[in-house]
Amino acid sequence: MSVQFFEGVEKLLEIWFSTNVNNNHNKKETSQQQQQQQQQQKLEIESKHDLRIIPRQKWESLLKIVRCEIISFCRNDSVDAYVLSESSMFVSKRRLILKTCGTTTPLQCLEPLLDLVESYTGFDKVENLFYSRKNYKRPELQIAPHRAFEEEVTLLDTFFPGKYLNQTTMQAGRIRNAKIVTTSLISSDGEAYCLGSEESECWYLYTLNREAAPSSAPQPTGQQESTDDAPPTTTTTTTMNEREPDQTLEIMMTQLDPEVMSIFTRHVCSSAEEATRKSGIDQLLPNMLIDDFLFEPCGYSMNGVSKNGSYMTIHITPEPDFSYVSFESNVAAASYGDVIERVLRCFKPGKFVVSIFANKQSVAAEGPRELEQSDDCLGGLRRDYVRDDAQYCRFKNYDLS
Ligand code: PUT
Repeated sequence: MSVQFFEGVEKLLEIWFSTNVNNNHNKKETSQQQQQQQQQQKLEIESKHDLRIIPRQKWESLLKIVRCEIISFCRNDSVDAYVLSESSMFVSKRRLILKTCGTTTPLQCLEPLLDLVESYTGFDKVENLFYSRKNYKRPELQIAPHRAFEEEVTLLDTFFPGKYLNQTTMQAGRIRNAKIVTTSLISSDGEAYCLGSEESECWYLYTLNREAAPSSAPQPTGQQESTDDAPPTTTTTTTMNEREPDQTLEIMMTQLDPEVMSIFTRHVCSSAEEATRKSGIDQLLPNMLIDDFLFEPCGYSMNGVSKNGSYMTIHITPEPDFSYVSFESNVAAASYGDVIERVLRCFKPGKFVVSIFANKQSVAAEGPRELEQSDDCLGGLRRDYVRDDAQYCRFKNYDLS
């Protein structure tokens, strides 16, 4: 009997929102009392800026466009975590993570998503965006715009247009570190990268790579002249907690150990909890509240959330012909060697791709450099694997390996 193919590789979209606020006040004449009132107003408005106030039914409608649905939910004070029929969604105050596998179409929901977010939360600015994925095993089965990275980039560029380029720059192409591809006449705030080799294993990234505004004072982005009857309007970009530490570790594994994979079938385990315990997933990161799901006849997803605001998520396609496991977490660590080693010992992949993002404020700030420069991050497993490739990128706010 032939087993129907399933694409485990996920499309991963992470968006950080903020606001462009119009403050109508006369700068020259602002008294101390007025300043206090303005400060108070600002605090009140900011308390409404929270993605978690968007009703579940609105998320459900949005996810229909993506071609998936919510199958489980858990939350804590920091994050709402949804297990989806195809992977996961995490919603926190101003960060959305949408991770979807199979033939889902997350970029098709971008426009309604931005509208939904603005109408409920007042967030009218995408402060940063990361769209990434590994190369698919069967790209020809995907639905537009996900059949090729160039197509995905062309769509993303329409949301983040920049200045017109001259002919010479245009011919330099859009995707860096890779085959040169020209997708558009218009330059963009976004930048497209391919790490690794498109001929074998690679990982694509689109990010806005914008400069973070200083944390203390909002950055003026536009000012009108003052007249007697019309007070000047100062447009400021409010970026709440723009300097908060942030880091993400992702491990994408293929050619997994069949015995380990058998745990994630209904044949071997009768519940998700059993699979979580038997595999050792519950021991990977401490203090996580786990919401897990075991599919019929096989396949597994879990979200973990911890009180300090960090999350983890694991998705497993166990079929031997196209086995795939992904691990992702924003847990903060000065070095990720131990976590990576635990994950590899748990799933025993034949091959894997690791990515680490960290900003300067993160305790993991040195993580990307360390990953690129040494095999120590594999701990006791460093002799069991051969590294094919390593690339390091410095963006404006993040380092990446
Ligand atoms: N998946 C992108 C992660 C970026 C840093 N949080």
